Amino acid sequence: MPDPSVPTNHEAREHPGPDPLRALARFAVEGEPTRSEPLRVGLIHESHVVTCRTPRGPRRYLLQRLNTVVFAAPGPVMENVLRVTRHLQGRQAAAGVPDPGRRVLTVVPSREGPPWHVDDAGGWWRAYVFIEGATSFDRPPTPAAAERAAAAFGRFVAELADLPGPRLHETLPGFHDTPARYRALRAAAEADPLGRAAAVRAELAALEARREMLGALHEAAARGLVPERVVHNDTKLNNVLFDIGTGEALCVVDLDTVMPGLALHDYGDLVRSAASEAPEDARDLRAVRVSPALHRAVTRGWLAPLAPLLTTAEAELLPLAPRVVTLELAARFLTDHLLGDRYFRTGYPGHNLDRCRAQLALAADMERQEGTLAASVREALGG
Ligand code: GN1
Ligand code: MG
Repeated sequence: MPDPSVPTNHEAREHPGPDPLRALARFAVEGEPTRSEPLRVGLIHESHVVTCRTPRGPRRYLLQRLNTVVFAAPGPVMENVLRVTRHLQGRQAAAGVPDPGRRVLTVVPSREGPPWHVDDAGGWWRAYVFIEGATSFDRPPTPAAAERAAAAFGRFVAELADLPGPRLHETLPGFHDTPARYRALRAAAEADPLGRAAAVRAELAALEARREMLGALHEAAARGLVPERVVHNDTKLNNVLFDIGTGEALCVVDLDTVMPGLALHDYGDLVRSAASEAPEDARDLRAVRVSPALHRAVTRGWLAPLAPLLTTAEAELLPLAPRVVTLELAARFLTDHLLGDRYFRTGYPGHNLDRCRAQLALAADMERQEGTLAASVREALGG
């Protein structure tokens, strides 16, 4: 049941929260925060780019107010982020790559020490050094760019394969438990607190008809057929920063869901987000198609650093993964629509339903192109 005292993500955006300049001043930044601009990225947190005046010139930071409806316990999230970024920084240093500070996020601790600050209203904030001269894309500008982003995500998993120490926290338990996501959708449709279920019968039926597909990866993991790895779990194309000058895929960002999981989910979400010809919330469903060229580029890019690590079972399930992840996200968008848009930030009423429909159309196109897409996976695997 939605709590009416909690604003929807749409309302939250209309009423901006506390002052970012004051919040950033609580972090161990250089100089004094003087200017702040909202950064409209991602569907979860509120982001700001804050400039500090220092004797050596301006310094910029990415400041985020965390969405605690989604991440109820930000402490373990930041513990994971610190362990992962330090490990990746160690890898960069060992490899002697140029410009290491732009290839991995740098967490800025608060003045009290922890990598977060809780304001008087109970809001959780964190800060990163802003990566200058970089940009991200919702749609890939070229297949070559899609391939570079995919390679960055593949490298990310390869470089975390030897992360030492205890298992990372599960920041969002059951994040890619697709059958549980589907059960949550059914529960939302049955409770139907806003009377929206009758209008989405077709979408519910489309997902019901694909129940077997929805369980494919989860069951393989439950039966021990595919290994648990440290993976990103949210490999949307716009979670990679590109160098504006060279076009190189510099840095993987949005590390909140880095935790134990399946490499197959990373691959699936990459294809979903980077190989589609239309935006995630496209309303013209005829335009929602997988581009075979982008799919080939993404698959080749992701596998380049990772293929040597993958097991035979993982390789065999690759062709299914994009469809499972796309249907899973369709179910999540529809659940949020039914429950009143509490989770994903929306731009207008009905936005989550449009997103659900676009994801269903994309999954249907993946079905239509099944043979072509499987062939390009086989080709990228070299056989
Ligand atoms: C969210 O944080 P962002 O916007 O990169 C969501 C993903 C969805 C994605 C759909 C923590 O990602 O799972 O695939 O929106 N992240 C979380 O755009 O739920
Ligand atoms: Mg993001």
